Amino acid sequence: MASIAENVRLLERQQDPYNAEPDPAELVKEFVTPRELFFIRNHGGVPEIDPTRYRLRVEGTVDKALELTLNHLRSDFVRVRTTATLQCAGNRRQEQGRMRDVPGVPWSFTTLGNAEWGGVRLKDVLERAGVGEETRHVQFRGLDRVPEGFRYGASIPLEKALRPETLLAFEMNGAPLVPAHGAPVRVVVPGFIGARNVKWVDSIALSADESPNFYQQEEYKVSPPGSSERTVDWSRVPAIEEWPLNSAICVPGENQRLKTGRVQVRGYALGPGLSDRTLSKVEVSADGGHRWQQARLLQDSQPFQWVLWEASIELGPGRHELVVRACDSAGETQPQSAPWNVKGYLHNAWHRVPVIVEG
Ligand SMILES: Nc1nc2c(c(=O)[nH]1)N[C@H]1C(S)=C(S)[C@@H](COP(=O)(O)O)O[C@H]1N2
Ligand SMILES: [Mo]
Repeated sequence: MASIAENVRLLERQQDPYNAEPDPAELVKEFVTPRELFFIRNHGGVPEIDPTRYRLRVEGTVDKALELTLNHLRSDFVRVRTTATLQCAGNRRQEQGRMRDVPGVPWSFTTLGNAEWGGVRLKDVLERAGVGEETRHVQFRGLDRVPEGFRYGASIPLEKALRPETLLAFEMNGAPLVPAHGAPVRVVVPGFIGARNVKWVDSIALSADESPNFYQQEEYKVSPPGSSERTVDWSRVPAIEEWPLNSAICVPGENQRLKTGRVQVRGYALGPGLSDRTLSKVEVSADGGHRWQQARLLQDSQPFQWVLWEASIELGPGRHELVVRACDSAGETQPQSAPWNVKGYLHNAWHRVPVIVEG
């Protein structure tokens, strides 16, 4: 496990399994997140996989089951590249934890990264096997074992599996995937929470049903408002798929001391994980959300990709609360506050950063 942590510039949130996220100011320096700054979220250990013996099985409700080697996967299908943000459902969990205790890794607001993924379209592989008529879901299984002893798994609806952005990736930012991010092959499902982007995938099973795996059936669900760990019936709660509209202030840092005058505020914003939505604007407030000014977006907004933004704000001496909120192309905005849920997922309230300006 030590070898993962040696090659990264991340703040460790859990040692074993290794879970870590970058420093906020470092994260927003570049539109494409360098591999060393890309968060790592593991439920178990990183499996050791011999690439020459690796096989990917495509099975279940298919016309013909496939068993593909890495060479098959690399040479028998059209190679594609796509830039997409990957975000953990637990991003911003610390803010959920301030309302009421939540279990799980205490993630700050940098449990996301934007990478250029290279690989093949999942659709092309599924079509090679022949998608049976009864298929509704595509189930993935990883080669890693979680501490409870079973393998990690998840599924996505067939419709999303057939979309052009959904990949079986073996490259990240133009380099081969590293073990921590799922080498030799991982699933990339742009717009869907990180948990569905299964790493170290060795089995793809088409089915009429969702994956029976714990991570699909119980974990990665938002409990209904008012429920508690003891009262929630997870079998009645849908599995999270797309993430919601979100944004955060990464510079300045929380409780940072600043000089009076113009302050550069920087951060990220991410539209909801839908193919027909982009960001329309990002607004920043210096008075806790009474008056707003528009931030400058540093990229054109594309579906499934974050946008970095900056704003220059005049601040007088004293304590201030900087706030950000984003708005999407359908006119939706982030909520001022977001309800607590049992596992602390999908927090997307206005992000607030207190700062102190010296006179
Ligand atoms: N096999 C496997 N895939 C997995 C996980 C895992 O623990 N095992 N974690 C998931 C979760 S919860 C997230 S947020 C992303 C994180 O991907 P990354 O570590 O490459 O950033 O991987 C997902 N895929
Ligand atoms: Mo996650």
